[in-house]
Amino acid sequence: MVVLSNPVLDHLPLTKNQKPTNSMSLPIIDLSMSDSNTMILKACEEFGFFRAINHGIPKELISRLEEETAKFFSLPLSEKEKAGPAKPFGYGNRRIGPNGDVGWLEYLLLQAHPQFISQFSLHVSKKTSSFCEAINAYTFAVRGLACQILEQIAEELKIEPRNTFSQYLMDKQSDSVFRLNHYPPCPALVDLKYKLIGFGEHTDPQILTVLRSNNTAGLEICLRDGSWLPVPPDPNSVIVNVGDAMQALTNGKFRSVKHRVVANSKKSRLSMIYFGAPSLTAKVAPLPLFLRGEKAIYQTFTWYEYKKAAYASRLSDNRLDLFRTEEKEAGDTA
Ligand code: GA4
Repeated sequence: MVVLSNPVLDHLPLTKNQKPTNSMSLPIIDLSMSDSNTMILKACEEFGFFRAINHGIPKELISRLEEETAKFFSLPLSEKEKAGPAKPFGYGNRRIGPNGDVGWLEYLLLQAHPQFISQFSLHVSKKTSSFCEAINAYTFAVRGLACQILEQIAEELKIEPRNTFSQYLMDKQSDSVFRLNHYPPCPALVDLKYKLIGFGEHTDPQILTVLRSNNTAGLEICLRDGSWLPVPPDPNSVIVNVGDAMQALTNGKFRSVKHRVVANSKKSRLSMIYFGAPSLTAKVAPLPLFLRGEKAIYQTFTWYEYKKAAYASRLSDNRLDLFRTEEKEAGDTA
């Protein structure tokens, strides 16, 4: 247990500031290239993560949302708190989820649903309507990108219909969420042997996640050997990752991988993250294609059941293991 004399950092999780031991880097996929289907499939199976360039989300939408987000987080706390406390939706500060997890960040968590986003504007000041418009425009575009990637995957796997995965996100009742995170700089970190955790290690429960951040580093991905790979920032690309529901749909062929965010001592990190999910009543089960000659390693569950289990868990817990068909064998890291 590390004890710090700085009261600002009290009760926040820390991790040793070790030099990366692994020389691996994140796959970079140019979505405008004809081989991108194959590359996406490979990255989802081997890595669970990739960086997408030429992703097609208009720059203006991104910069408009980034400006509005920065404006929102610079409001006085009392104004921001009008949109909270996040239970789970709305403005949140340091507390993550309902079970005692904390991090060095403030955030807005919203249902990625235009109706919900405009209702959210009623709770905060009238000045935020342009903010809601920017969120709506961006979430519409990023959902399009997520669906395109899911359709490329279906095409590469020769799964019919092509919208086998994307239909979950296009469903009017889809439980997709959108998150805006602000990790303030933490000057107290300079010279410390420890890094402050902005958002603790976890896997994403949903099908597919699309993350875009400003030019500040922080994201780290857990590699198979347990080491952490820092992901350099690049505001022109997006990071795409497989979620637990996709790991279940593919019977473990795609990997939902743990990741975390560490705080920066000098710069603010702003990220906008879309989590594409099924509707609460949708059933999630390994698809027949992945069961040829293989047993289903996950039970069939509704998204409601999975979400309920997720909100009963701590951030770093392995939620998917609760839905395995048989006891996990030692060393099995599917
Ligand atoms: C992790 C991914 C998304 O940010 C999120 C998070 C959610 C929350 O912040 O409310 C959870 C977390 C996330 C997984 C376990 C539960 C739920 C906090 C928590 C302890 C919005 C999501 O869907 O799951």
